[in-house]
This record gives sequence, C-alpha cells and structure tokens, in this order.
Amino acid sequence: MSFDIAMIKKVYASYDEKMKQIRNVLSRPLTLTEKILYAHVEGELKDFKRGVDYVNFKLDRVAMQDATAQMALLQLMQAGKSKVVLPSSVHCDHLILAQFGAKKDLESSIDKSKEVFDFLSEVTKKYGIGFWGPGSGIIHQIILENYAFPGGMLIGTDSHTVNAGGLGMIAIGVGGADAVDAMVGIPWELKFPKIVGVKLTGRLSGWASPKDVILKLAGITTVKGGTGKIVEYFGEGTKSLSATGKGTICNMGAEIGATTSIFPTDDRMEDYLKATGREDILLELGKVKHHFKADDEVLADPKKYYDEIIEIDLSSLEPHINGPFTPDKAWPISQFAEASVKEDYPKKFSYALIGSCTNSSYEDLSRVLEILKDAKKKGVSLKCPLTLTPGSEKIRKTIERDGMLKLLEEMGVTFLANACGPCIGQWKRHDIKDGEKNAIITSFNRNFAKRNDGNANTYSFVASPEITVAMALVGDLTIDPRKPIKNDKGETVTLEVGVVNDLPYGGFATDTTGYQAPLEDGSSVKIVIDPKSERLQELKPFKAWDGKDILGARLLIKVRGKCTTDHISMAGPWLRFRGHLENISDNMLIGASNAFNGEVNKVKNFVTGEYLPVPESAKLYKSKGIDTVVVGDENYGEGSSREHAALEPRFLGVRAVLVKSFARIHETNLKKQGLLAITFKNKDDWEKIEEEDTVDIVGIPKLFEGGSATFRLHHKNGKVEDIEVVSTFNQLHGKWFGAGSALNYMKTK
Ligand code: MIC
Ligand code: SF4
Repeated sequence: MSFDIAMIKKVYASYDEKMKQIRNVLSRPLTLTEKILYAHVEGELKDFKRGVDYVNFKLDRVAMQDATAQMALLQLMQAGKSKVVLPSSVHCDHLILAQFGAKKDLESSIDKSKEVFDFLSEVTKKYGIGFWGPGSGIIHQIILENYAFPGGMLIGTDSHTVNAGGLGMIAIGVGGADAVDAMVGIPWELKFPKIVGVKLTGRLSGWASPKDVILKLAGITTVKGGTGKIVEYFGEGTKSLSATGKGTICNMGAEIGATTSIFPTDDRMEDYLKATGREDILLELGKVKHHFKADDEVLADPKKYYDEIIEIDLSSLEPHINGPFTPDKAWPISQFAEASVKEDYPKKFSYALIGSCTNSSYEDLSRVLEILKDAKKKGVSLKCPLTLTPGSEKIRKTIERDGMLKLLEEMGVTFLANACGPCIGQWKRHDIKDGEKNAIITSFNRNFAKRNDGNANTYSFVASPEITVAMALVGDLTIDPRKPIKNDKGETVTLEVGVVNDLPYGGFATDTTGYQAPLEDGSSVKIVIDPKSERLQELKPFKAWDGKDILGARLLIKVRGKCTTDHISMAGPWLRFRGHLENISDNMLIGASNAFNGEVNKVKNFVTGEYLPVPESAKLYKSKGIDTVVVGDENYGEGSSREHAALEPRFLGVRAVLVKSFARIHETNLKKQGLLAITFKNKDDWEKIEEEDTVDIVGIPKLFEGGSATFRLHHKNGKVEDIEVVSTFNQLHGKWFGAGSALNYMKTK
C-alpha cells in the first residue's frame, strides 16, 4: 500500500468539485500549473495576478533532508506544537561521505554523525514525522518512489524538491522556517508565479537524453531566467520521456531559479507508479487524471495562456556539456572540444561521477551499463576513475538483483553510498593535490566552484550520465565521444549508446531500509541537546525590531559577481555544523568576492582598521553593538535552500541585505529570519557604495506598504548620498521583521 493513501484519496476525491469552482471563478481555459495551484488555494478563490499577488496554499506534504532538517526541527521544537498536522518526512543523505566506497563510507558516516542522526530520529518520533535513515537514499529519489503523486502539492527543505514534477506534482523548495509553518498548520504563502510553457516536439534519439533538455534550457534562460516562474512542459515530446527522465528535467529547473517545473500526467508516470508498487494510487488517479494536463484551448493557442513560450525539438537536440563553475554555461557537444581549447580548460578529465538526485535512476544506471558493455566489446577502457551513486537502496537492490551491479563493478565502476556524497562536497579525493587545476565531469546539477571537492581549481562540468560515462571512456575534453575513436589497441571504433528499458522487468525490489514510521503519539519522547555539543545547539529567539530607523551601520562586505548560497554558507566540511548556528556562522560569506579588493574572505573592519575574514569582522562589530549591512550583486543567494545563509547573517548582527536581485528561496529565508531583504530601485546605484561608508536605512515601514525606503550613505569624505531601495515585503512580512523573525511572530498568534 502507498504511504498516506488516505490523504491522496481525499485530495483526489475533492478534485472534481474544486475544478468546477475554479472554472466558475476564472471562466477561462487553464494551464496545468493553474489547475493544481488553484486546487490547493487556502481561502477565497479569485483570479490571482501572476507575479504580483501573494497567495496562501494548503499543502499535501512536507519533506526535509538531514542537512536542513536540523534547523527546521530546531525551529519546530520552538513552535510550541506537539505534532505535525500533515504528512512529513526526513531523509538522511547529505551527511554521508564519499571516500573509499559505499560500505566503508556509510559505516564511518553513521559513526561520525551519530549524534545528528539520533537527534533527527528522536525528533521525528516525537512530532509524528517519517524518518529515512542513512543509506536509504537521496531525498528526491525516495520521494519519487514513495510519496509523489500527480496533482499533489509538496514543499521540501531542499531546492531540488522540484524533482517530483516528474510525477506531475507541484513540488517546491523552501527554507526550514517555511516547512515549520506548513507542519504546524499555517498556510504556506507564495507569490503567484508566472508560467513558462516549454513545448517539446519530436523524440529523443542516440546520445541525447532528458538531461540535455534542461542543459539546453539553462543555456537559454540563464541561472536567473526562471525566478518567480513555474516551467510547464507540454507537447507530444513529453510522452516519449520516462517519469524519471521527466524528474531529471524538473530537478534541474532549480538551476534556472524556477519555482518548480511540471509535466502533464501520462502513461509513463502510471508505469512508474506501478513499477514502484503503487497500484492503489492508479485506481484513484483514473478518476481525476483528465484534470492533470493543460486544457485543449491552451494547447491550441499556448501564446495566449503562458507568459513565455520556449520550444525544444527533441529530435534535433544535441547532447550538452555545461560548465565550468555555473550550470548555465551550455556547450552543445559538437562545440565543446573547440571551446575547451579556447577557454584553456584542462585537457583531460581526472574523474567522472554519476549520480545525485538528478541522474541516479534505474534508467540512468542501465544506460551507463549498456555503454560500458559496448565499450568493453570494442576494446575501450576507462581513462579516468568512474563512480556511481544509486539514488536509493531500492534502486541499488534492484540492480543487484538483476546482476547489473556486479557487471558495473567488473567494468571498473566504484559504487558510492546511496546519498548526495560528492555532489555536496563530501568527496575526499586522494588523486590530486589541493589547488591543482583539473577537470571533472558529473551527471549532477550544480557545478559551482569548490562544490564537489573543495578545490577552486577543479573545473566541474555537468552532463547526462551517457555523456559522463562516454567522456570517462575517452578521457579527453577535445574528443567528441560520438565520433569514431581509437580503442586500446589503436583501432578505430565508434561507441554506441544502446537502448534500455526505463523500468526493471520484474518491477523494483521492495525496500524500506532505514525507514521509521511516524509515531501516533510521541509525547513521551524527550529531546536532550547536550549544551557542550559542537553539532547541535538550541535556537534562541532573535531580538524584535525596536521600530526605529537603522542608523550608523557598517558595510560588512560588498560582494561582486556570483554569490550562491555555497559562497554564503559553504557545504562540504561545514555540513557538520548545520545544527549549530554559532559554529556554522564561522563560514559566513567566506566564499564571496569582496568588490573592493577582488579577494575572498578579506574585508576591511572599522573597529581595528584591518582586513579580516568576514565572520571575524562581523563578530567584532556585533561585540561592539554595531549593526552591519551586506551588499550583493545579481541573483544573490542562488542555488540551495539552506536557511543557514540567512540565519548566519542574522545571528552575526547583519540587519539588511541589499542586492541587485535575489534568488527566490533565499529572499524568503532572509525575510523569515528577520532581515531586511531589499533591492536597488536603480541597479546602477550599486556603484555608489564605498568601502568606508556608514549607512542609515530610513523609512523602513514604507517597504511593508509596497513603497521604497532610503539607504543613506555617509561617505568617508563627508558627502551624504541617498539611494532608493525597494522590496517584495508585504504587511505580513513586515510583521515578521517587526517580531524579529517569522517564528517569533508565529508564537504571538
Ligand atoms: C544543494 O544541492 O545545494 C543542497 C545541499 O541539496 C541544498 C540544501 C542544503 O544546503 O542543505 C539545496 O539544494 O537546497
Ligand atoms: Fe543532494 Fe546534490 Fe541533490 Fe542537493 S543536488 S539534494 S546535494 S544530490
């Protein structure tokens, strides 16, 4: 039986009636996105203005992973409730190392993070949350296999929660504070998104794969092109993509900043539900699935109903390799060799890694095996190490059962634990020296500097699993692996990609390894946090706003260029402090580039007059009672959902973050933690901010009414200059700011 089938039945049972009401109110044809969103609106229905109106939603479930769940659950413990009100789950996947191979790594990770895993297991027991222990798999794969259902709505404390769009669900990445709201029954708020229609025509063939759809799209939209938008796929082409292939495409929608992505429900999704043992959902789905696609009128005239249209012809789609350092630097493979010479990329790949929540499905692993089998037949051996991370224990068990795992191992593949591992900097390399220039290719989704191995000189490229393994076989950035190549004996051969089934013949192996079901009554569970722990620390409420202007603040840092959440709160070695705000704050903004000297982690401090690391400088100001502000560039906070990137500045005394533009999740996280998230009215004013400025922020309440405030610069030469700043604050967000955080505000209700 499917998890929470009673909830799913209830959702489906109400769909017909809801659709009637929605059609009554809107009286126009509907996109798929609108149908699911409107079916989840809490409160009065009206024709919401896309990109303008804030809307409250009633969700179906919540998901959290270990690295973000710690803060989410620490906040939940403060919320004063005894049990969550909607199905929720926690997944242990980020805290697993990638060093020697699956078995050893899993054992040592469990040993190293026992305190945190035990904490998560106990808190989930107490509050009625499902728990998936280390080794069970990557959150998004487990959601797809067990929890996702067409037409549902989910939020998760991870930006790649969007993966569940592959099963026709509206699934959105959020910070922990949002998850807490939902879990305690506060409606979840989102600005009604714009809707981008992506029409897929034709059919994939040869080396092109679902990943290439999103690699190409990222090149078209760039990393900020999807902000505030939902990407809705439609067209004949959608039907030829497997459910997990659709998942891959939706997954990497996070890389273009999209709120989420979604596919219409089709046979491939139903096949997947069946293969994963969820026939009970299928029975119910039959009654409502006609709702889970855009209306015919929309499909006949999409320009009229979508805010933007992009068309991709699958038949002529070329495989892509994106990178380095940003996922939207898209190279069609036919141009990659030339580009790599021109751009002075390293000549050889030092490693190839397959896995992550993006590409670790049964289908992905089968395709990899087919290519390796073909290569073996043709006498082509691997030119660099190749690792493989199955997305879940279910997949690992299935490929073990079907003999594929053994074959892959025989062909030189190293299996890593079913977890995030190298995708999030848990990778301990032994093959290169720190700082050495080298190139790697992965089937992951992100390739920001230092992300995989902590080395800023690792040029990381993302591609499909097929191209990743092919590049591992040729080893050379200047060789197109689709063309004739030399085998180990010097003979000319051509690699082939083969055709595989997306689903295992005998269905998936049954597996719920590491699963702990939610307790009906967890009230007797006591949570004890050792005050001496370096991994976990109870949260203390932040101070409320005194209602006054912010005066005499110092500029902590002015950031130039790309500043992802990895730059603000690095992962890798710092993941161990994700439950300890004070300790993790020591990594605040250490990867961001100081606009005044071009260096990282070196900012001028005006207490000592010296250049200091950013966290040290912030602590010094805090100890002297001096407020600080951070100034950033475009798409500030892109990437992850980690709210540590907002909690840390809040903890270290930053009052406001002023940028040219924000990534959606980070902007909300800042607001929820009681910071002023503001943007330049006129982006050119960024230039006016000088290193030695002191800053006043005047007229803050006007922001909460949709107006602008004044960011007053007192330059060193005595000149005073006013800059107009704006925000997306509404009155509710203003209340969060007033109370010191959304959590403080919740407690007053
Ligand atoms: C990521 O891929 O960057 C992460 C690690 O999964 C993050 C969450 C986190 O930082 O814990 C994300 O995508 O939200
Ligand atoms: Fe884990 Fe990487 Fe997916 Fe983030 S992107 S959830 S780190 S596998």
